[in-house]
Amino acid sequence: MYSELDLKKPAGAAATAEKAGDRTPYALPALPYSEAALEPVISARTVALHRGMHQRGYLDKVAKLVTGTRFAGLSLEDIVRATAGVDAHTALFNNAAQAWNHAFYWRSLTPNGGGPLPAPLAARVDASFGSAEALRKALSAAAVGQFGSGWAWLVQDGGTLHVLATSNAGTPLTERLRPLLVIDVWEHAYYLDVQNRRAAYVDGVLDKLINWQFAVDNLGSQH
Ligand code: MN3
Repeated sequence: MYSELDLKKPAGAAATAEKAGDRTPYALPALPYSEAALEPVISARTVALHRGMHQRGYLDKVAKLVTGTRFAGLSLEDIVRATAGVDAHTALFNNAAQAWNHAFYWRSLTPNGGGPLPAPLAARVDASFGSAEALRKALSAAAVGQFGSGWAWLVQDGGTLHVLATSNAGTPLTERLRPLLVIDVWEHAYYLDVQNRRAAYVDGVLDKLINWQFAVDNLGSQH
């Protein structure tokens, strides 16, 4: 296993860029809260390992894979869209999509999250799901029911909201859907804290951490 000490060492291009203040598209994004801010649902240790090893690992691989190619310097989102479904670029797609999904995940969480839906979101949720409780059940079912590694999303498709799950590095960016928020259900997101009890992690996220305001901020026009 990795020690706490390992996490403090700059690891590869992304860390170096972050340290130098030179923000490339492949630098690890700052966390919008402290590593311990999501406790007790998600421990500081899980956050540190998840960002320092997994997310940073994907970013470093993207930086390496784009070097000297036509993708160099492109945003993660542009790389994801340009490489989706292209056999020759599977590794770049997987790493770029995972890097993008993780940045979106941390912003989908917030200390003191959960609670009632903000009004702009509540109206859309009522129209699409019937009630906030129905949305919660749909998100929980998608997150808990995803077989193996993946993600549970709330997305917007024009005037309608949907819940869907993606496997591995799958992302709604490739489906012309607008992501509103996401829950990471890869085991590394929760295994240190609750072992195989994914439902306990998902309940904790939905009750205490989910950032409904982030979903509001991501809402687009209906057209
Ligand atoms: Mn993850």
